[in-house]
Amino acid sequence: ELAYPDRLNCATALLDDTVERLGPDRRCLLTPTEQWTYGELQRRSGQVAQVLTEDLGLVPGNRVLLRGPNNPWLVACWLGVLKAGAVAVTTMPLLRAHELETVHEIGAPVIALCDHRFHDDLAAAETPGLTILTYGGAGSDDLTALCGAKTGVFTAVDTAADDVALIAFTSGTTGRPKATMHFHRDVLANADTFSRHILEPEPEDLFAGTPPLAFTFGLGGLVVFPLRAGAASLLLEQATPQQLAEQVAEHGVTVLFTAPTAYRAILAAGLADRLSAVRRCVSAGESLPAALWEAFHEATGLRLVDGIGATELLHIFISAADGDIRPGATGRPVPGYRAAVLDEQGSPVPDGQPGLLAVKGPTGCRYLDDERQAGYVRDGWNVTGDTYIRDRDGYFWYQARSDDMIVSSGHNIAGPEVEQALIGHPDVLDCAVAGAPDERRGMIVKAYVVLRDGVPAGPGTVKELQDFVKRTIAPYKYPRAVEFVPALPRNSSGKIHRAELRRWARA
Ligand code: 3SK
Repeated sequence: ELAYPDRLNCATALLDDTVERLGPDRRCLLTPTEQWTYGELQRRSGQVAQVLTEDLGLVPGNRVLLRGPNNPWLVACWLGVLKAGAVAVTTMPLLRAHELETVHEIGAPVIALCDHRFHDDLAAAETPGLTILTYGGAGSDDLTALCGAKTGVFTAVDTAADDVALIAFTSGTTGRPKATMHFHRDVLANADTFSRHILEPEPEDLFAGTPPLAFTFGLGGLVVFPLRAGAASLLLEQATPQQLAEQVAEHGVTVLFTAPTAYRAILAAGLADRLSAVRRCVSAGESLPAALWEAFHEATGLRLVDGIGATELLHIFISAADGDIRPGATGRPVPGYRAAVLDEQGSPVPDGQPGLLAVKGPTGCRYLDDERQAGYVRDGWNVTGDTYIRDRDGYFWYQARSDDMIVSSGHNIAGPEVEQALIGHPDVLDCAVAGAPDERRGMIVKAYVVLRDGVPAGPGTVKELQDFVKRTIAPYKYPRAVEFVPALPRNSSGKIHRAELRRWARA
């Protein structure tokens, strides 16, 4: 059971309490070129809170939009907003003006703190009533200069544990984006469940990874978990998997967060040896095929920690600690969470059969003013939209997003299973499948494949891949159509843009 006091500001718990415990001089945030100590982050975030409250009239409960790549100033702004008792609305740096307008409309921020290099799109958006302040620029009206005139000594607002701390947007691949609200206690709950039990972080750890801080996978893995442990985080504004591997080696990263595609690319580039200091590698955001787990283990000796999370639940709720990992399974409910596999009526399905994943725990879905809440939270369970099988040992095996099940001639085919089979072929660099309409079968499995350099994109390769899938999994699941593409559509969190893929398949 997690027990937090009724009055709780998670910025105090993450930062000020850590400074008190371990002192101000510990390294805290690193970039390829600079380093901030805990004391420096405390001072900077205090200055941000002072500018917000003293100069801009921010009051507790106001919302503040944050926009910028992963760097120490973004973290200082996030903590400053929370210290001021306000609500952080962190946005993906790649959002363009019209998407920012939607965020503004739904999230109703009164102030935006924006990296000066990302100002143009925000300035071009119609955001009535929004005060925009840039940071990291050279002007005297830039937040960085305004902070210079403040002491940074700021006592965090005495928020309630269940005051809203942050609003995170789901990436909105279908329909209008949804804004999920999370309390101050929720932020700590993820650190005290997944991170504490699965990662077991130590103050000497150095975390790093690629997810943006606007994706709660990144916020947890690169800010909340390291700070809760008194550890440090290496923040990279932009990194290809190859650059990530080089930075990991250069700085001696010990805990790594990224998606299966990046782990695969690191192996393909022959950079497994760059991970020699790493002791935990977290893979999430997409399903992790057993074949990739094995190949990664073989090349690095590391056991990838798979996990499933959701923006609605803030972070990972099913995973497995090092010694408990079963390659191909996501894991078991993280201590503090319960999970079940349900049918459409909400009754549990027997172990071994597919159904809807449902989760209960210290965090949960609270959409901001959105009628889709009733679809997500059913009878107290968070129904995530994923199809899973639970085995007799209580391990959860991912099948597909519930809307990625392809029904072909009466067979239920889980798209990711076909993808996992295809990716095992040495000619395939990346792939995804979707259901394409078909007169005879209702739907067929259509595969979109990125081939490795030099492999001919002809009928011979199509046949080779189809036969390979037939030999690897039940033959009726093979992709009856195969199209070669230069790249797959991905959204700003790096996940395959399934709605776009389905559009391709229907075209
Ligand atoms: O699995 C995910 O997509 C996810 C979403 C939010 C936070 C964490 C994770 C892993």
